[in-house]
Amino acid sequence: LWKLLCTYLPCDVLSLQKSIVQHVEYTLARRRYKRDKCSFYQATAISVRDRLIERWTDTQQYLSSKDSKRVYYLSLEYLLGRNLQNAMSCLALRNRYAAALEELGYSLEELTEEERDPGLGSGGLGRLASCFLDSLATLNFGAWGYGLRYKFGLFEQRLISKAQAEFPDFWLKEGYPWEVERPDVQYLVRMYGEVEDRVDPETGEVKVAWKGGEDVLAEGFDIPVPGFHTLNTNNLRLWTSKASCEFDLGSFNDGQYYAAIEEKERSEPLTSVLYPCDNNAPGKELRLRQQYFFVSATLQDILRRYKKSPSHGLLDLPNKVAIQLNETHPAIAIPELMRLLLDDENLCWQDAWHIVHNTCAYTNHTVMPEALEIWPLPLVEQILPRHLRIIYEINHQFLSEVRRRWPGDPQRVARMSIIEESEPKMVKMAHLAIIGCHKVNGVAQVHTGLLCKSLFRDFYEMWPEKFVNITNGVNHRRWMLQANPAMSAVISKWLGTHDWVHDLGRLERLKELSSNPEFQRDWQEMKRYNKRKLAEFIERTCDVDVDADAMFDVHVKRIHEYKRQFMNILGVAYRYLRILSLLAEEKFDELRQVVPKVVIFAGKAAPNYSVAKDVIKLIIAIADTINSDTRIGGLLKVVFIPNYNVSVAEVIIPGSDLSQHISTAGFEASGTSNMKFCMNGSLLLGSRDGANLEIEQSVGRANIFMFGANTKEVRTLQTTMQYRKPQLDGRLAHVTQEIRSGRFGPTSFDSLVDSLLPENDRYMVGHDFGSYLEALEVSDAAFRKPEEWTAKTIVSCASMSRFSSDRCIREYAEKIWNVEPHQFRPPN
Ligand code: 26V
Repeated sequence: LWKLLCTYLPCDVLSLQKSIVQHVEYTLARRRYKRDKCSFYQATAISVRDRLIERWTDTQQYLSSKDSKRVYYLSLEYLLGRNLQNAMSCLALRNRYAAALEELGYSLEELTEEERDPGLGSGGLGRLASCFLDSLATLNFGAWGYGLRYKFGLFEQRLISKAQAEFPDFWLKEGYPWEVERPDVQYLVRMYGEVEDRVDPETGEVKVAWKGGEDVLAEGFDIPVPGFHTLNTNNLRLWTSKASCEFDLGSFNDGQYYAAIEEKERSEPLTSVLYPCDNNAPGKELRLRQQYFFVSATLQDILRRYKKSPSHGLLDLPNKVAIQLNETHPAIAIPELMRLLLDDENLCWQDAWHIVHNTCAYTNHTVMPEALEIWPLPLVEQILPRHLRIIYEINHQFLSEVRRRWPGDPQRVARMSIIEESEPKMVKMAHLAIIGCHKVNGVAQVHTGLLCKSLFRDFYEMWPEKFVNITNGVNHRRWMLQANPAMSAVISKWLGTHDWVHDLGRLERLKELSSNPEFQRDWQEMKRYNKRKLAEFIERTCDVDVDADAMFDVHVKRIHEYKRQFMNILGVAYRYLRILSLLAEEKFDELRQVVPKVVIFAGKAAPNYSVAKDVIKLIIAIADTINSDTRIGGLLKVVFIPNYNVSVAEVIIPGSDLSQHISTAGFEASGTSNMKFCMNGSLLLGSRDGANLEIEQSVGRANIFMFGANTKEVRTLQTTMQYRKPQLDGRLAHVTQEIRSGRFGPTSFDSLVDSLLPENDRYMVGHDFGSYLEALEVSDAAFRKPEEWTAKTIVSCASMSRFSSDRCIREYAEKIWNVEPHQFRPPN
């Protein structure tokens, strides 16, 4: 009987149909005859989830029995995207579910659209974390993600009165069928209170006690993370804050019943909202409390699981557990793990430090000064008095070592200290993370180089072996197989196999075919099909009619000055004015040479970032002028697609011809959408920054359009700029003059335009504008030769194996975590 009960759920079409209909009736308690997409989506999701759960519990059981080392990825952000199709393909049940649904009167595609994106992240960092979870599961690592279950995800962006407006994203409105609540997984997290030194009467040792304060309850919600065509199924555990229900009996008896409840309910808002700034640290008390709440619940959970195994002594922790800190957002884990080991487990400092240092590692994702987290010391003291004491001790021991190595160098000591001696004093989280971790990694070669040469130079000099580069990667199964089924079919047809889905290196073989006319025809048809779909999407969301034969030139990412959407729209305005002057001068031969283009923007601006919001306004103003100018015919259209998120990206990326990644060199740590675009047969127009440089090496110089100053030039220019006032490029001067004069609507965008003055131009728009326009011209010329263009897109796509998150995860496993994949097989 036991064996019978242990078999996996049946997966033939009829069984899938039964399970869906049963979930409509018994889980959702809706009439199975009443047809509505939402219920059928949810029931299908739960039916898939059932099949994940059995693999999930088996995996966890197996890992415990083998006592394998586990990886924990700590991230305050995830951008999971939709789950339904991903989970079905992982289980190899996509076709069967599609058939099952077809007979029930639904298409898988329409049900897919019912799923809402959980927007639990703000940009590349959160999406990277999600790609990593997928690759970890697929490559058979026992790895859990930990995060926060924000009640409101990243705001919904709508365009109202030609500007961004923010609306709350209550993604849980219809419930989230992929999660499982764990009321049995709860921890208390304390904040505030005071510390007291106590002398142990027996040993005479001084112990620090943390007393008083407020407790908040953390409860876990689990989301299964399936691997592709493997049984290995990992977990993403997200914490929600709850009122701790242990009532203060005193107030209860005083007749303060309601006051007591109210007091307890105050803890709810802790996980209410995700901070929407990207590359800009908010410095808010609530944010620090979120970070600590997250870290404390996570570490308590990890230690509890670890201690369940009777053979485990705490000193062995680094051999059984690897903790990866995604940015400094969870860096308070360093003193928190120390606290748990010192105060709760009674270890001595040396042992505790050995464990923390060898277990934790830190990934840096930005060098932008405003994104580096520093907390006012009085705030840390107020919320986490015990942690501040530990930080002092870490700093004290560390600085003694610095003084030993560099005697008579007090400046170095001051530079490296965790505490900045400002008014008020500040705690530098990056320093804490570097000191507390055994490895620190950057996310692209040029970025890691900058960490070692400038931002963390002192630390690199002290511990060169601590610093490693691991260039980012993306999950090609989501970004090719799932987002672009048409391209996947062409690739598999011409390779005669699907093996590239497991090993992206297999795409290399496409290079030989890049000029084959029949292959090219399939490839072009595929691109046109994706462009038509994108055109329909644009029609629906922007009410603009675009021609799928035009070049689709795409710039999608968070709106930020350093990402230079401003430079792009200035280039668009220049193109428009040029077309008009060719018309006026009746230069018809030259007009025929103009490549018809649709310029596509999308991305969110942080709600309090007014420059970024002005850039959106300018894009919309210029778009309106151009789109309504009938003189230019179909030669140029501009759209701003609202509410960019993972599922919108899945439509835009496959439909693009050219994509722009034009950050000022030295500012974009890596970029990851650049990789996704290349994988989807779109050519890059890029600055010499982040992963663009490595992509250039892989695809070859002829297949990418690079321009602008490199990091070194930017640095020199920025230091000399104050003395030299270069002339604005004539074309740029013309465009800005037109903007100021009201050519693009009544607003003159003075402050934006003033930011181009050499003394204000921190992001070198003025400097790079000329070479940017030239790169655009080169890309136009290439687009005019369809066969050559197609060959370039095929070669770039075929060159992307380095940029799969599979490669990236293998590097983390080897260089940082020291873990190996496991060999879990199904129970017989
Ligand atoms: C993000 C946030 C988000 C919420 C509130 C506070 C705060 C403070 C700082 C940051 C910066 C995070 C850095 C970041 O997002 N870096 C991006 O990471 C990507 C993945 O490695 C990389 O591709 C991008 O180039 C980099 O900008």
